[in-house]
Amino acid sequence: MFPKSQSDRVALRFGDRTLTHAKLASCAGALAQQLAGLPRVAVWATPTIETCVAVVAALLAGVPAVPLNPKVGERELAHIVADSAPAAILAAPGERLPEGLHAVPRKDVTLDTGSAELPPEPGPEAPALIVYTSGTTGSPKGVVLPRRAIVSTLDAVADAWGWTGKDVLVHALPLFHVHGLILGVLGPLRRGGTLHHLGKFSTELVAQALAGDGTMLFGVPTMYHRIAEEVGSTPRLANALSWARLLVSGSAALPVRDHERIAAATGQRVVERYGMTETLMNTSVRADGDRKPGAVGVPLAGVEVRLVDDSGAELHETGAVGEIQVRGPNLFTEYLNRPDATAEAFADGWFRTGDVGTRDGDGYYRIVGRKATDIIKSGGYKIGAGEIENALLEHPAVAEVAVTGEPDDDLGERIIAWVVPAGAAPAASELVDHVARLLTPHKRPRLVRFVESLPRNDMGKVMKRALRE
Ligand code: MLC
Ligand code: AMP
Repeated sequence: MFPKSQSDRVALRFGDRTLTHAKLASCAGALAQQLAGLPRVAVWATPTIETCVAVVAALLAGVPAVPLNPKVGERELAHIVADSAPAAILAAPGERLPEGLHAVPRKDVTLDTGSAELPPEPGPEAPALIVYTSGTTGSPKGVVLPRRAIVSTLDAVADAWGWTGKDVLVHALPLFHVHGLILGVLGPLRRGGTLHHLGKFSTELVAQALAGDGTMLFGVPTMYHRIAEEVGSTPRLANALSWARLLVSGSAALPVRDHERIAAATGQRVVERYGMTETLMNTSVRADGDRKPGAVGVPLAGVEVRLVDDSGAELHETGAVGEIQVRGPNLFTEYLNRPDATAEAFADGWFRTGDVGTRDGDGYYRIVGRKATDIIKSGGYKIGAGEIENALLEHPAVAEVAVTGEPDDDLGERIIAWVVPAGAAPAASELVDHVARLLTPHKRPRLVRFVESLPRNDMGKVMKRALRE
């Protein structure tokens, strides 16, 4: 999966700390030896070098790894631990782990080196990572990603973006999702290049890194929106962005207005790519192609994309609107322990993304919506309305609740909770904190609206569209 490298080129830079490719190979190899044979491990995915070493070690050992959000709440953690049954939790030394992990044996990730005899590399179908993602209802599902999906997606985006070992990728993405971990960590390592992780996103740190040796920037639209807000009046930021080789946005739609503001101030057109936890990367605007704002580009090498209508019939006409379905080596194998959900996700071997899109005359795809109203994308995170509703219903002051997404300039969508209180209305902040504590802070409602009743149809189902109007 990674070239065996003795290179003294920096592989990972997190703040002042760096690790060369040779040192990474040595310390991940030493850790891999200790992991070999375990059925599965979890990784406490803080934005640190240790998280990268832990994931690389698991990959070298052929042990599937489950990256965990270090802000995960108690209910969500309990679900992931019960579902994935990790044999160990890998964490940076000194990192305090929540009670929900106390029963899992802990292994500290040190940067000790050693000459490691590694087990033979597992086959292409062997599970490499299990990444949890939200659906419309219920708890998040574990997406089992085989080695071939990771390798094929990384090589396909390298082809589309002209990504080489000379690139220094800059980003501030979390390391427990596809974007930050697979593209953002494993991508530079597979190319033999460098990741410069900023720890926490700020336009100031982006400007500094790109004014240094950074060549590429990855971000979610919220980050590019914050850049767009400042770039017109901050020459330092505009200059740094103009020097970059490539700016890539993904995980949600980047509004055309933000594309245009960045292009006007920097002369750079952000490249958009379209992906998903289950499919890794599907389409992208090519670095050497026509950079049309608002389009997610053309299918990546090896990936087939089609549009279908509600009856499942394929749509061929330019401009027709239908569900996007994909097929190719980039796809996941299954949802962990969920054969029902896995079967439902496919139609004749094609993965049903649930995204609604169109294809232009030149083969570029555009995403125009989503089939499920109960999926919310906020800050680039996918969030299911149902899981937040379930969490809020556990609060004694909540009688009924409905959760919706509302357009938000910064987050793309913001989470709104419509609450019928049981008696006197509680403080909104109490409900917000309740969700942050049970699930995770990014799933907390940004606004709580107390109402007397929820609009329901004859079947008793809440009519969420009526709430939004
Ligand atoms: C606020 N906070 C609380 C809280 N209120 N904590 C507990 N309880 C409460 N009530 C804390 C937060 O934890 C956070 O802490 C801080 O306050 C700010 O929170 P925020 O407002 O949510 O963060 P913000 O700065 O707005 O984050 C914006 C963002 C973030 C863009 C940086 O949304 C982000 O990193 N998004 C990336 C999502 C992503 O990677 N998606 C890819 C999925 S893969 P602190 O300590 O952090 O400041 C995928 C496939 C593909 O989609 O195609 O890529
Ligand atoms: P996740 O399940 O978190 O991996 O989120 C995947 C979803 O993010 C996709 O199904 C899309 O809805 C959305 N997405 C990813 N990239 C883009 C993009 N460039 N434009 C619009 N939506 C996107």
